[in-house]
Amino acid sequence: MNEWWQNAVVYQIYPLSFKDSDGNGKGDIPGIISKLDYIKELGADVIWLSPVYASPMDDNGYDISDYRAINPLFGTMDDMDRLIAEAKARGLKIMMDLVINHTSDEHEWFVKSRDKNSPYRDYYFWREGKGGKEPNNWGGFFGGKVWEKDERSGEYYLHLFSEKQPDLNYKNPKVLEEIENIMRFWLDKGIAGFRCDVINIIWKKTLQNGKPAMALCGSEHYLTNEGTHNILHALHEDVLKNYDCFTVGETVFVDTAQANELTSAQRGELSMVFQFEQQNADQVFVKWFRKKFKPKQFFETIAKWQTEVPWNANYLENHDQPRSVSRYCSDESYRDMCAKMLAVMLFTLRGTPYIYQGEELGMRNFDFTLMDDIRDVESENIYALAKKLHIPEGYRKRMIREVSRDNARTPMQWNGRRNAGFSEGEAWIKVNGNHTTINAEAELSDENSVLNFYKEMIALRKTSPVLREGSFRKIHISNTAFVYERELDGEKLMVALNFSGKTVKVNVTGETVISNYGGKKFDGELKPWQGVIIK
Ligand code: ISL
Repeated sequence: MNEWWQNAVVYQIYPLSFKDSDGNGKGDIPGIISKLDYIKELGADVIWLSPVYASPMDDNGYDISDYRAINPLFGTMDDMDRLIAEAKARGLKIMMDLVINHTSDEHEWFVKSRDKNSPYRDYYFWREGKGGKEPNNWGGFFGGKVWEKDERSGEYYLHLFSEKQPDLNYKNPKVLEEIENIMRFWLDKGIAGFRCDVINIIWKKTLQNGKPAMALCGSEHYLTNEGTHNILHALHEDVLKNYDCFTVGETVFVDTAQANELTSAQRGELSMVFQFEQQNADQVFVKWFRKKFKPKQFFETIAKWQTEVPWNANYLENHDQPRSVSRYCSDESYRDMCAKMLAVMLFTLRGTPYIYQGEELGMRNFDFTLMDDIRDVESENIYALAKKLHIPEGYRKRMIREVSRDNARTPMQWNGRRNAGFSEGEAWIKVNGNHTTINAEAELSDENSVLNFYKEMIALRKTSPVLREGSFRKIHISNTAFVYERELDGEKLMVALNFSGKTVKVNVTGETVISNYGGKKFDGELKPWQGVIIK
């Protein structure tokens, strides 16, 4: 039998871009509360809230300066308590983002740690330089260096992300204790669990030089090691197991064997993980040098994870990834069909499905024209680095256009009017021009919209034990088609997907349970971007 969180559908909110209630152009918690009915009607059960904690917003809240306070931009602790209560009243649960690999450099611990004699010094990695240079040769996630020199002590601190995100040192047991108390603080407020940010990089085994590599030099010293397992086990034993909650780990560069270790019930660490291997179908290790999307590789990867990992966290989008319709379907005229076909996949894979705000509308990538429209710290860093490397401007811009995290961060499109109904003021990032046609209001009243198809898919999943609990079996994979079977106690459903604008023949026929093209019978011919469930 499934656990409740295995039956749940999760909806991710990126608070800055969801709904602004006070006209300052930035989304906030009262805005979220005003849209709870929308989320409930969609059929979601859990809201994953990207960070709302106090933060200077260097990385939009993934740089936390106080884990027990709410960012005034988003509201107050009263607003947060109200959000949890209002959600509960509708049968919705809230999952928080737990960002504990690093804090903000404005967190009290870090501010104090700048003093060499402070007990907080050892909360972070402070090291002397080597021969006038940085302590080691590691490379950062946002491109560029990972060490920053502090004039006060003359020493450097480690930051795998921006220089305003210093890494915490888990070799200091005090750090673990602090984090555990923070987790209890939130769980006691009634939240349903945590999405654990870059959780498989928290243990730095050594700070020795890394082997020179294309990217992420030094990562062999911190990716998914025994130290991480020990910390996760401690969090589970000391805190998580005492609550009715679940966790999803954001685990970069894990393989299926590692995922199984991280989620094994015997070990007691995480409930499930987000894998990144599926992204490799169109991104090489250095995601900025994007390849053409290869559906076959994408299907093989998904099928491998479905087969080898008992329970997956299935997703196509989040606040770091381009929009799925833009990424997987290049033809604008098939946007609707493509978004619906992707929904067929998302809700028929084995695992917990995660929807990212706007995905249910089929929102597309950011239509920016100028680099000045870009807000993301990662995009800015990479653009500057590429310029330094003399990469031509046209190519640089293309990199940003295709891969930038801002693609997913434009405001949620609520209606076709000013600012897409997101804000009365000036939005912090441009609203996509296509909001006049792609928006929640229009889609709610259109029977055939992407949004209504999402509702149908979620409702189907809710009433179908085989979709929630059944096994997964790969049936057929080609350069365009993906066919698989779900089975439970002899009951079988077949899913067939076409990732192309051409008609494709597959070797299955039968009665249609649901299809983005409608119809009662499936004769084995997939129409362009068709997604179909067959009985
Ligand atoms: O964007 C990425 C993958 O396409 C990564 O480089 C990303 O930064 C990485 O997956 C970690 O992401 C998480 O931690 C970051 C934060 O900026 C991201 O928004 C968050 O999801 C640092 O906290």
